[in-house]
Amino acid sequence: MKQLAETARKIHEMEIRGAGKIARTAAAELRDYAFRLRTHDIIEFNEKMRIAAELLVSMRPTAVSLPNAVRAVKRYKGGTVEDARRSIKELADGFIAGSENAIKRIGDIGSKRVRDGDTIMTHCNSAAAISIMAAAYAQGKDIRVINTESRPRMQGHLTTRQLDVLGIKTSLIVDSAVRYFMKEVDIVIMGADAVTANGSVINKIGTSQVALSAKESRKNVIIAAETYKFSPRTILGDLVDIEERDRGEVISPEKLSEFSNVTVKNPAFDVTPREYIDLICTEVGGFPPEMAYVIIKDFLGWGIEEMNSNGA
Ligand code: RUB
Repeated sequence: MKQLAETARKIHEMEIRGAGKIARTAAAELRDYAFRLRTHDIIEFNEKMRIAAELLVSMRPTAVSLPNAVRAVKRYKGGTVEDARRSIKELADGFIAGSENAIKRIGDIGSKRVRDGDTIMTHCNSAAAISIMAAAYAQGKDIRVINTESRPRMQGHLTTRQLDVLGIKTSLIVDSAVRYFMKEVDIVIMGADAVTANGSVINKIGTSQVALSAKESRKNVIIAAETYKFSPRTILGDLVDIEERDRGEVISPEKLSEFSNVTVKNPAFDVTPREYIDLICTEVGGFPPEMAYVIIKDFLGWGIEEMNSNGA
């Protein structure tokens, strides 16, 4: 339980972050937890696995990859604890390998949309979006990236570092300079925490402003998203929760205490309507956002019954 709680804490406090990484970490933790459990009673084992799954899912409410990964592992079968463990390992390892492969495929597919000499704008820090940039650069395309800081947690600095290591020319800008620089941009590439059945994309706060600015300037917006970022539950009418994080990320408690009439809002994500998105690049191909429902039905393959029976 100690290690499970520690992994949950790391996800909650964003020591482990980014929708794909969170998903892979949760799958690995459930696998390892299954092997750490001491019981030989399958009923007790199943109950402990259920509680562990719920705990992990509750750590970040917006990244749909997290419940999708957990649900993939929870499909395990087995009449005995040993059989269940074997099944869990197979499912978790399969999910992790599939996820890593998906990011690579997205790079291969999405990089075809990047031309030699392009200036790309990105926001926050997305492994899937960076995979496209890295693949385009590896193909010998001379690209430059403009990337935002992504306040308040500054994930843009991670992007700057990763692009720098790859050798890609990068300009780091403050979030409010997006429109100022949009005229220099050829294409916008960002990631996703969730994609809804109607093709809206939920990603780091500020993503919708970048997309709006791109739309105004007639610049294409590509969203890099593995299929497990698509939210099956939105077919049932559920909305994706937007995580509201601690106000201390925006202003220190001491500073805030100087004011009498001030509240602080700190939503971590926002919703970009599909009208602002030209292409969602997944590991099974690039699709217009209008096709989100098809991806959920054909590639995630979860039946309505399973969605109803399983909140995780
Ligand atoms: C990260 C974020 C990323 C997506 C996609 O937010 O919004 O753009 O998660 O990332 P946070 P990836 O830092 O709050 O987790 O492509 O790596 O899954």
